[in-house]
Amino acid sequence: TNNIPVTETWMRKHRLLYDGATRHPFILSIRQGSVDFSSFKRWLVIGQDYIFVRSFVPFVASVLMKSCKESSVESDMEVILGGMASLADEINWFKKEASKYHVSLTSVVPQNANVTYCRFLESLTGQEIEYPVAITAFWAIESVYQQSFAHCLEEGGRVPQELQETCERWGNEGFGAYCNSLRDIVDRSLQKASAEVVSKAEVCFLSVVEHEVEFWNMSTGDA
Ligand code: HMH
Repeated sequence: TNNIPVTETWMRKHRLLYDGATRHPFILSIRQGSVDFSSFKRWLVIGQDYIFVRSFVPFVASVLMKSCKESSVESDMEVILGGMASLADEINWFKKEASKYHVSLTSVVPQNANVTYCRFLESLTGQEIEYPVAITAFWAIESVYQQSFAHCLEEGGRVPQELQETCERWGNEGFGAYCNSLRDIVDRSLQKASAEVVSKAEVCFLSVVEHEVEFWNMSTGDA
C-alpha cells in the first residue's frame, strides 16, 4: 500500500470533512439553482473573495520562492507561475464583476472568517514553513474551489445564468488539470519528506478545508 499517493490517503481518511467544503449548502444551492443571489451574496462572492485573493497572491509568491530554492523539478516553478497568472486574471475578473453589480471593492469590509483565513495564509509564508507543507496548502485551496464549482456544473445541475460564468471560472477542466498538477507536486514532494513534515502537511490540509467551510458559512450566516 506504499504506492498509494499521500493525497489519496488523506482524501479517503478525511472524505466527510472534505465533502463538507465541496458540498457545502451554499455550493449545493448554486448547483440546484435555489441560491439567493441578492446583493449580500454578490457582495460575498465578489467582495470577500476579492479580499481573499489579494492575500492569496503573496502566499503563492512565497510558495514560488520555495519551489525555486527547494524543488529539484523544473516544472514545479512553471505550474506555480501559471497559478499566479490565473490570479492576475481573477483580480481583473473581480473588478469587472464588481462594476457590473455596482459593488465597491475598496469599501468591502472583510468578515471575521475571511480575516482568519487570510491570517492563516500569512502564517504560511514564512521561511520556516517547509516547501511540502506550503505546496500542500496551495493545492488544497485550489482543489476545494475547483471541485466545488465543478460539482455545480455536473449533469443535473441548474446553475442560474448569472452564476454560470463564476462556476466555469473555477470548475472548468483546464483548472482541474492545473489542480492535478499541483497534487502531483504535493505527492512527489511528500514522498521524499520526513514523517514529521508529512504530518505537518496533513494538519495544514485539514486547516485549509476547515477555513473553506468557514468561508462559505459566511454566506449562510453561521460564521
Ligand atoms: C476562498 N478559496 C477561496 N477563494 C478562492 N478564490 C480560491 C480558494 C481559489 O482560488
